[in-house]
Amino acid sequence: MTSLRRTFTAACAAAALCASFGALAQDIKPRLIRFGYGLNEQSNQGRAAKVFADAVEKGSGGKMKIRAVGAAALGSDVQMQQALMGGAQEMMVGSTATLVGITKEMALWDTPFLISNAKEADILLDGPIGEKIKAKLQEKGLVGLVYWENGFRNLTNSKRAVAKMEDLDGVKLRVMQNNIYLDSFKMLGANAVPMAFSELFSALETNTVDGQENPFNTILSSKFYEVQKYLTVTNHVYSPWIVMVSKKYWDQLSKAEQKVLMDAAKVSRDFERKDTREEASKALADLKAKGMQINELNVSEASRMRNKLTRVYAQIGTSVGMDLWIETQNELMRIRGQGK
Ligand code: TK8
Repeated sequence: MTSLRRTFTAACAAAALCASFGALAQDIKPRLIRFGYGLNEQSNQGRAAKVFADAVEKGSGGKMKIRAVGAAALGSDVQMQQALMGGAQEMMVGSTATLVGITKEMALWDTPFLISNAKEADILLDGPIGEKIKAKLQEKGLVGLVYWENGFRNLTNSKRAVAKMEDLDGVKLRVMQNNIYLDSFKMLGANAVPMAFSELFSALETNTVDGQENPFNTILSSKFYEVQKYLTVTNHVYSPWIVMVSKKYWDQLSKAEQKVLMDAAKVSRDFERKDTREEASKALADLKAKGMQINELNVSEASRMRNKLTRVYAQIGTSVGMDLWIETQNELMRIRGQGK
């Protein structure tokens, strides 16, 4: 072969390779999906976000890629919800409590003492009631995929051990941006202030607020024990997280792509609940070891608080509608009857 011919062949081969690589690169260009969440990477939320990302990558053969962004770097729950509705962000996981302004039926999950254990939570959330509420998001531009467990919420503060309702007097307490939480804690005597979770650590650190309420897992992963001395085991409400997709984005996906996201969301849900429950069962000992002073409410104080909080039930019934409220009570009776 002449040297000219050799060069020519090599150039052809390279060109062919480049051309086919170009086509290939276009084919496998992953759909990049931003998935925002509020807690740290080192949290139950962060761990499950990673499981979700891996499951999407695997399920799509690498064609869809999740960029999970924690610590509210894409915005607070409320800001992300707006971004999803507007189509500026693809996915998120966050509290259902901040969705109540958008879909009033979400208020069901704010009911104090509604759910008393993990089994009830899973059946209610994954069953027809949870599905019905989730479906309501669609008309607002959101697609709910699955519920994750945030968990049973407990009270912390830097002022004093809360052993009775009166101990909450004058305690400036951060609550989620949700009227039921706001009214509930006002009813209990606290000076409740709504605030985004993303601002909470520094608000506690600078004593802008004295206390907050969140599950043990979050108190641990967000290092609230560094700025909160007292923890009262109240378990006042079971709170879910919800994994959502922007409807604008969802509608651009093929059925197969939607299925990849849904299947991965279910994988992440099962992982997340197991992981959260394991962590929660050990977290109290961890928090004690970190120096928190922990107390449980005695039975009569717990029921005093409970009675006070049940007054918000009427407000919730109105918000979610009486049919759904009654359906929920019946479903809980059915689940509880099964256990006997
Ligand atoms: C994290 C929040 C958090 C929630 C809260 O973004 O705001 O207190 O419990 O988990 O969604």
